[in-house]
Amino acid sequence: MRSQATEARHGTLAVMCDERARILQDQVKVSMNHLQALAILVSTFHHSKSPSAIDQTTFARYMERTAFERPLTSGLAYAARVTHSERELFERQQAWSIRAMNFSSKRPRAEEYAPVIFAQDAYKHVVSIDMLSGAEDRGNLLRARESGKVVLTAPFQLLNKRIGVVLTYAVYKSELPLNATVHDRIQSSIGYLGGVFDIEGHVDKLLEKLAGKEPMTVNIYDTTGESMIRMYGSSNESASGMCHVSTLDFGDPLRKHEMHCRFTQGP
Ligand code: WA2
Repeated sequence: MRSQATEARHGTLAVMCDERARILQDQVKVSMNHLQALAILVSTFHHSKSPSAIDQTTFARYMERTAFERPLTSGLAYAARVTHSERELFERQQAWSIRAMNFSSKRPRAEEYAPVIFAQDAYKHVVSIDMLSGAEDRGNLLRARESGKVVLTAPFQLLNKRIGVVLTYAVYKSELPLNATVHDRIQSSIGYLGGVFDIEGHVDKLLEKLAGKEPMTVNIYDTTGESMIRMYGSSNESASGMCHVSTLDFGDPLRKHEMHCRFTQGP
């Protein structure tokens, strides 16, 4: 039987872990809400105006100035939906060719494309890259436009070599009815707004602010698949000793996440 002291210690750990999980979850939710509002901004000022009232410079400046609304994200990008029959005209208008994810190469013919047309400065290097040509981004785009809700990728290595999670909202033509079917949604989608969660970089700062009397180590995992994917924390989480697991809900029912907390010293 566990001693009363151990019981009390585990209680403390559980309260601290749940608090951190809740704060992290809230910050992700806040970012998502803001992203949803930005999807409407792009729809209103880019797609519903001719000529568009947004260009790369305007987009980058506005996103930079509102970055405080999206804690834990390190950047934002917008990809337009382009069908093959529209490709030639689109490329002429943009004055660049649609590129594949494996970089320098021109994107081979496909039925449709999702080239990034606007990006926050930190992600300028993804402009012109077709987001349907990368497995993780492609999965997100297709799921986002079918559901109309926020979707998340598993953690993966981004083009800048950092590990990140991309969250995506689809942008629709404004006439999409509220009770739209999946087919209607796919047909009416015109673009995809994506935010990059830089978990490594941002969670550190968040946890530092919450540091208590007793140091704690925190690991965050994507537990959707058979093997857990580490999103944050050291790679050798100790297997022994007291551990509390708090579940995280980031708003995408397909993805499961957990936070594992341990006191750094002691059992
Ligand atoms: N953004 C930045 N770097 C990346 C990346 C990405 N995707 N994929 C790989 N490296 C336009 O969800 C839509 C952003 C994709 C959005």
